[in-house]
Amino acid sequence: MINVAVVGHTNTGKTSLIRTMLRSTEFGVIEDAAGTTRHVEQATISAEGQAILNLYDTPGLEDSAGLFLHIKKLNAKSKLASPAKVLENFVDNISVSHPLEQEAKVIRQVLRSDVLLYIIDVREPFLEKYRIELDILTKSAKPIIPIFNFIAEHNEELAKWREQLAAYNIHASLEFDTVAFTFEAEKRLYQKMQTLVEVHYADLQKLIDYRAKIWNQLCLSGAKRVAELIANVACYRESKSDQENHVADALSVDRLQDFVRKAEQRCLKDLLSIFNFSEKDVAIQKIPVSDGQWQLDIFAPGILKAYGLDVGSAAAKGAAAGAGIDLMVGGMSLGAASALGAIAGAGWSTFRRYGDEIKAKVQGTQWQCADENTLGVLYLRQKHLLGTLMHRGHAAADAMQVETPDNKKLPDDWSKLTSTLRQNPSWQKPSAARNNDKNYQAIETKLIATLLEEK
Ligand SMILES: Nc1nc2c(ncn2[C@@H]2O[C@H](COP(=O)(O)OP(=O)(O)OP(=O)(O)O)[C@@H](O)[C@H]2O)c(=O)[nH]1
Ligand SMILES: [Mg+2]
Repeated sequence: MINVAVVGHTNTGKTSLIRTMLRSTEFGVIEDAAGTTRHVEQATISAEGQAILNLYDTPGLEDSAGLFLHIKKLNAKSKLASPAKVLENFVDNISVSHPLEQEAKVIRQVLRSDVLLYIIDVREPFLEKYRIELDILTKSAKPIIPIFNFIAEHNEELAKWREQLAAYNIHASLEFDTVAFTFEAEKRLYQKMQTLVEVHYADLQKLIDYRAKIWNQLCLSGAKRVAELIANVACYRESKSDQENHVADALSVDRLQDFVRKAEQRCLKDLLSIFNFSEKDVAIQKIPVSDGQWQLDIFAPGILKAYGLDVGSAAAKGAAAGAGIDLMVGGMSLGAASALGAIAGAGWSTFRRYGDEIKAKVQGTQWQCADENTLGVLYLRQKHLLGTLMHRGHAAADAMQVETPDNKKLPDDWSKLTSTLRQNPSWQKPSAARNNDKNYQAIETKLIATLLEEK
């Protein structure tokens, strides 16, 4: 296995980096204070069940000047030993109560590792203490990958750091913001390790491929979950009373709004768990739901089909057709039972005979459903949330806000898409029939593609 020590000055984000790499907010303790991590802590990263890499979190280096002097003295005593031997001598002979005991823990782990990740807070200038730290770490003769943290909006500082490290002959640095995560940065980190520790090249490649596969699956599951939410809400309807009944209508509006909000909450919960975040990580604003009143039009595309009344196939599907019509014309004065019986037996031609009467009734049927605007807001919020989760490091401390983003770009054909969904209430929940339906598949594919499309 490859042993990787994460080292650096105190409070630069070492523990943060490991959390982000592990996609877990559970590892270690993160605080905006020096000396948060007190002991070396290990975490393992695996691919396909095979443990590949050990990450070691270490306490921050605090007294680099003291450490440097101490090592210099040891060096003077043992003139002929290699620099690494001097470091070994240092860690072997330090007492538990020695003021440099913390530093010794770090150096001990450095000597046991194959690669060092040296975490840098780029907001800080390249001070003497960092120069000394690098001096000491290079004595271990281990490959070092400097990692620039806190890079968001600090381009100038970043450029300076690069320049200064180059003077130290360290070129293989990497930008990896532990809070503003990108999978590409993580991949590059493993690739850097590959070039520096070539004996582990194949294992690291396995890890890179595996992590990429998992990452794509995560994003796809997230987008699928959102598409499911859109279908779930767009296909939902509350019937509206025939007569004017304000109380009943108000209640059905309440039910509708409640339904939409709960559906969004469930989706949020699932998305958080897909990306391994907790409910503490978000603050969600109530979604503004407006109720659309939608008149059922029997000749709207897809309606007949949705009710099993495809021309030619209605007779075969007698029973299903009956159920569909019953649902559509609920309460109509057709002499329902006999009429439905007739339709079930005789199929489409019989239906057509009664067609005008059915049409008259059905066209007046109103439904309460989430209107296009609400569905648009719902879509935009989830797209924004998904994008945020895909770029949120597990070191992030602030809660993300789920509100309606400024970007109002809906998929092309949004109206057509939502109207098709609305006309197919049976698509509200997953089923084999729905999932095999070509029209449904096209909508789902379209939604997933637009959700994962980057700005
Ligand atoms: N904005 C921002 N904050 C970060 C980033 N990385 C770490 N932090 C914050 O920096 C502080 C220190 O992070 P830690 O991960 O505890 O640092 P550490 O190097 O492990 O610290 P010690 O264990 O004390 O040596 C925390 O408040 C983090 O939330 C980053 O990339 N961006
Ligand atoms: Mg720490």
